[in-house]
Amino acid sequence: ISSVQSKANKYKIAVIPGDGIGKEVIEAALAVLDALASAGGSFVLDYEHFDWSSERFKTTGSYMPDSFLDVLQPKDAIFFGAVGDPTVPDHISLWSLLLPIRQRFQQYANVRPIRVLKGIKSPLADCKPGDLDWVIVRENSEGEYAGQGGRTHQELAIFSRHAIRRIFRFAFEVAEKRPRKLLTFVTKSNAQRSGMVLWDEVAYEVAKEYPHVTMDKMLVDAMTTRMVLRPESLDTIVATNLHADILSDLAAALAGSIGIAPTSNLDPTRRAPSMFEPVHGSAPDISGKGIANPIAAFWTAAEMLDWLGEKADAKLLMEAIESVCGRGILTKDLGGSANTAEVTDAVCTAIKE
Ligand code: GGG
Repeated sequence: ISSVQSKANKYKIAVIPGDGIGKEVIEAALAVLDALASAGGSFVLDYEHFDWSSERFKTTGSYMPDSFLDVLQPKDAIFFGAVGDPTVPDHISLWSLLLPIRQRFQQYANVRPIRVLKGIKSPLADCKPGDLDWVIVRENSEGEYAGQGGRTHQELAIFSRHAIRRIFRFAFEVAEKRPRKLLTFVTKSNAQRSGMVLWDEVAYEVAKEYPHVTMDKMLVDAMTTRMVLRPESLDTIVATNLHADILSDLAAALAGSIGIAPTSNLDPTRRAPSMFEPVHGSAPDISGKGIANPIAAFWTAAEMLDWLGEKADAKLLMEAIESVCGRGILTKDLGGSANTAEVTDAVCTAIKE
């Protein structure tokens, strides 16, 4: 064992399960990561668990300590569950935990890959395997989530040339590495005549640096219909903080369920730790019942391993997930009858096969 461990790459991971089903799916994902590590994985994860959550807020008055940046900075990654509690206004919970981490660490690229996994049925009637295989790149540092303004001085969206340029460069680089080399940028510059016009302007400027990528432009409203009616015409998508948040929920539903979709909040400069979380929230309606779909957390764990450089293990985990889905071991949101523990056990077994 010691010779295996001495060859393994060690990573310090901050685990923040948060609220509701976040706690259930993160526990399930840690079991799957343990199975992967003990099945010959080339990594060792050194976890530190944090109780930062709505429960903590209700007992101590804060979601996390003021020193959260110093506490998290030495970590290689942050593995996050969900935030949201029926007794706390959503803007308080979101702005007390998730958004400060994303913004203060400048995790400016929120990456949401989505595709129809083996064994999962898209609600789109004629959707063949491979027709829906997208990466949504969400600007994660400003835009409609800038947190500026207020009720007397209207809520402001902030778009800076610097942040637009860096998210477009990131999105072009994602698109360039994918076979179709196609980037669709989403806008609403017909109605939002300041920030969104700058967004378009910078898109065309950055496009000149990537002559091998084909770029097209879609108004966000028309984009929703294109996603439903012509999913095969899309590949990599870049959009603002709010637009991409909405479009990625639609994308997840079209790929079967919000219960499968992963997110990476990346600081591409790697100066700060990046944060990995399922797209879904805390789902208080099903929390505590043991029926949450853990696939989003598993896929998120695979994205985290990939970012850490453990590409072979990330691939193995995705194969195990698809083998389990392919055998019809699915939770209720996907039309199955398995619970969280059954899906988790099946993925752990598939890893060892
Ligand atoms: N697992 C992510 C989570 O808890 N999300 C809650 C949420 O409302 N997020 C909004 C956002 O990502 O902008």
